[in-house]
Amino acid sequence: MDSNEIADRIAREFVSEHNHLSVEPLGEGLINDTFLVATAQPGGARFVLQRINRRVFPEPRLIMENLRVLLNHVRERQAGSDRIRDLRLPDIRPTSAGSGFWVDDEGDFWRALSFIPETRSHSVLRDAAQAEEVGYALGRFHALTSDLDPGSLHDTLPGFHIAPQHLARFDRAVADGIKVSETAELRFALNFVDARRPVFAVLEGAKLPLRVIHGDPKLNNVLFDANSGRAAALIDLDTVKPGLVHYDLGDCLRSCCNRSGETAECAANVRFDLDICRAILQAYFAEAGAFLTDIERYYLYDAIRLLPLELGLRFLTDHLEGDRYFKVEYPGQNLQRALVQFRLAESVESQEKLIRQLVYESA
Ligand code: GN1
Ligand code: MG
Repeated sequence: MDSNEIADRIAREFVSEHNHLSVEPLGEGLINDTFLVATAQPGGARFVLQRINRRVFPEPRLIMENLRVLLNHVRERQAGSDRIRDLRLPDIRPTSAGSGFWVDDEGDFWRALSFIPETRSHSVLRDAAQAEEVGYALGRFHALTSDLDPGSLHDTLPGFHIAPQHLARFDRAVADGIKVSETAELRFALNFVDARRPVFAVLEGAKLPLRVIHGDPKLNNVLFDANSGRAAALIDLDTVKPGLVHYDLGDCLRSCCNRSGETAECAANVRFDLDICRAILQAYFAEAGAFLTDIERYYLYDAIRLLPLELGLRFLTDHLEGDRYFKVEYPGQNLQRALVQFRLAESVESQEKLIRQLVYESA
């Protein structure tokens, strides 16, 4: 049975009437398998069905517990707010038996979330107005969770964004002997990491406060209202856990300020766009500026430099390990993805002075 057929069967656990369902793959996620399910009758329910990747998330139940804690907190905060428009997060859709998830015969973990209609996602940012919407979405998310105790959330993915641990794993992969072809691109990538070893420890070496983070606030996890173009929702909440706001800001900027996209075919053209960066930071600080401390602001440049480097290192390591973590469409894709992120990091480095100044003016 292929994934679509399995999804079709599992989807029935989340509906009470066993009518005809349409099940289609959804989105561009690199880890979980995601489907959009629609019931046949007009105006019938639509929802998002996901199989959680167990190799990445060893304890999917913890993800659902975190999601419940997060949603309860945010709903309570929003109930007390007088905003007409506010950031939306997807709801959990229980199975018809009332459970929050379904475990299939293979032991795979499935869960369903509400589908947020009339919205669009983008994998490349169009303009500064869209960038402001992204900044608003991340800032509002941090503001809404700023009074949620990070200790009330599980660490669903230990080591995620702990860059020195990614470096150690990379070193182990290299020490095991390089089993992929040693092209000029691979040599370049290995040297690129080697030349930047001290950078990987900068955030972990600083004394920065743990807060609630999204963990994966890349551009296509922001949903834009299809009519107004305003940011409507933030999705993909599996990596919500305790962490540094730096991981989120760095990741959001590496995703949005690279206007060639993560899948750029020619890494040489990749640039870090300062106008987009400015628009995101200004809108972010308008929402979330109040609670960030001076030391957190000080380390923002380091985060903007580190996050593309870290993701590049993760892609490169996966290439060396045989593409076991990120889904690939062709052999060598993880190396190409790494080169794009490294070029982006290089572009950040070459604009360090301007970026520091921009952070200082916006924060
Ligand atoms: C993965 O599955 P997806 O696309 O939401 C990854 C992120 C990366 C991203 C790069 C749990 O997210 O860390 O930034 O790919 N998620 C995990 O596109 O590793
Ligand atoms: Mg994700």
